[in-house]
Amino acid sequence: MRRTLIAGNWKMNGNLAANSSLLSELLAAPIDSENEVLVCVPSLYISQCASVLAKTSIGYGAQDVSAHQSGAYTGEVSSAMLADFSCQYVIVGHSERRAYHHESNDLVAQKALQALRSNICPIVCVGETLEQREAGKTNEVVITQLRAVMDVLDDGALARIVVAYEPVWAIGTGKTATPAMAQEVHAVLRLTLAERSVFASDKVRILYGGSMKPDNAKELLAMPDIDGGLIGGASLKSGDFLAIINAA
Ligand code: 3PY
Repeated sequence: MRRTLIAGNWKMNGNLAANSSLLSELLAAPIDSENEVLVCVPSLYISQCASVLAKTSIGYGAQDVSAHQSGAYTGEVSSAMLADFSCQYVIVGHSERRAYHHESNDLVAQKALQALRSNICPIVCVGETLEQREAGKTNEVVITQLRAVMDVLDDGALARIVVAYEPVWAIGTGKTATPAMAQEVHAVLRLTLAERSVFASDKVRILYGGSMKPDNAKELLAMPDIDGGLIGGASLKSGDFLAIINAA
């Protein structure tokens, strides 16, 4: 049994006061402890989360990490620094980073590896553009993205990652993959993991991301290979985020 994971991706939003209200509203609500809940916040606010969320049922994570251990990499944040603030997760390879920061599959793989070295679980994002979907290349694209990460991990490490399928055409557009469309890709991703390790494919949670909202969460989360969600805009409003958590 894989524990459902609902992870918020705040992207580059928030400030000390707004975060504090949002987190208090989430903490005040009853959350079913069968599911895991997490917020992925801008790195500067990790320390705020470390103090507000310590010893609560809500976890926190970062949105990116350096592929390097330490050194002359101005502006980067290392996995050891995230671990210093007891960060449990980090998103790697979000399509916004792949597009705007030209992150390659190999770089994303190195980031995932580096996170695991600091005992932080990487949430590895994969997903196709509209053009790739229309050209019938969805499976090829997501398999290539996932295999790049699989290639640098041993079976034990592979079983510790989380994968997020986020069709690029569904991010920030309000468009969502239908549950059947999402399930089809999730099943392909699980099969890809199973080709390397059945143990890992059973353990790894595959989240759906891309305009998951209160009104479509239940149907998406009911699919057999959808183990949770990576939630963008809706994670910034406590009511919407809680509705998604409660739909799980
Ligand atoms: C979205 O839902 O828009 C996301 O990008 C989640 O990561």
